[in-house]
Amino acid sequence: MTDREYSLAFLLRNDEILLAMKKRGFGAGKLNGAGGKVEPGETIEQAMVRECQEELTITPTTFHKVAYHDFILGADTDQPWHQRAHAFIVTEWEGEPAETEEMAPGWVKLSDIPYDQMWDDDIHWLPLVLEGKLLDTTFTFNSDEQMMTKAIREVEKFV
Ligand code: 8DG
Repeated sequence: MTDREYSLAFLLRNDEILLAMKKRGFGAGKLNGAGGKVEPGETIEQAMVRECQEELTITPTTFHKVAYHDFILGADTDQPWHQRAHAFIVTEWEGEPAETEEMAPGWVKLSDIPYDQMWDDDIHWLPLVLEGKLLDTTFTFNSDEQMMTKAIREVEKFV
């Protein structure tokens, strides 16, 4: 099973969250935060900042890590793979979020998050994170990107 590390960032302002339609690649058609693969030599935080620059044209300046996700994809096949995603909440940034080749962002009320347009797991962890919890999770998915199992643990802090 191959392992890959990813960043994932959600911008928050007042009572709104920035969700972006992924226009291409893995998860295309879903609403999500910005993020992608951590490149060799980068820290997770550097990757998160770079992905926000590339996908949203903004530079995060204040952020904190809120979740560590272990996604096991293709769990119903003989070649499942891991994607480990480090999720951040970004509260201050430079620039204005704008559409790019990869993402079409828009502000959504926190009370109105369209979980039916997002990854299946998000409804299980994003509300907890928005309440201020820090999480360590494991989700398995089948090859149709449907969630099969979930495990969510609250942690005191990330080391
Ligand atoms: P590339 O097109 O350059 O090859 O890819 P990339 O931009 O480096 O990476 P990507 O494939 O777009 O990264 C996938 C993103 O999706 C990454 O931010 C992690 C995130 N992601 C998953 N699974 C899930 C999930 O179940 N829920 C949420 N909210 N995000 C997820 O990989």
